[in-house]
Amino acid sequence: MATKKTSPKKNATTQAGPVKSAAKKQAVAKPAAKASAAEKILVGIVMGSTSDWDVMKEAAQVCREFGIPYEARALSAHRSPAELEVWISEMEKRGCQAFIAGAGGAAHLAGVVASQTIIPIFAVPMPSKYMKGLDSLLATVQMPRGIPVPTLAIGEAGAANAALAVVAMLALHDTDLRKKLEEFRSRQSEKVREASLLEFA
Ligand code: AIR
Repeated sequence: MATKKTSPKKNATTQAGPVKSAAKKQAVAKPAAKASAAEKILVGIVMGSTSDWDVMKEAAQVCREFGIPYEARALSAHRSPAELEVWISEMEKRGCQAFIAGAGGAAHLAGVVASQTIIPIFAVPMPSKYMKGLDSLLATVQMPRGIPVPTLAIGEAGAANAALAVVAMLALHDTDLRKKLEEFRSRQSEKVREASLLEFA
């Protein structure tokens, strides 16, 4: 974990390796850190606004659970396109293997990231105030042929599943990760087997 309070990037949070729980809490509660350029980051999580973090932190949580180094940033395809472009190329240099992008409304972020890199990207449509995320979903998923943006469900489940899809992809070439993912699935099945329906009067 590399948290530098002096970092000028106020909306970045990074987990570059196993961290102690107090430091973990700080990374989420006070997202103000960026790993040094030397640190390898496997997953880039990006969202159109800090207001998306509550949903997108579900993706970061999964990465943390599986011990996958990630960096999360709030960067908008519309409001800060130049910074977004710079960040994508920084992430490429740091060994990023997958991006996860979430945006709401006229949600072009994932498509714009996909247009600038051949690293796989998974998209998460954000719930929105007036259209409940249907606008975000359609803006994200209806990509032109040639620039694919695999799109997950709207909201928290989509964010967690985007990270799980990345885990599955990385696990193809990482036996430890594959074992962790299989264990995760077994625990999940066990919970369903153990669950019972409540009695009714
Ligand atoms: N957004 C930001 N730039 C482009 C888009 N589409 C999205 C954000 C967020 C929504 O606009 O991803 O879901 C509202 O952002 P804010 O900052 O007004 O809360």
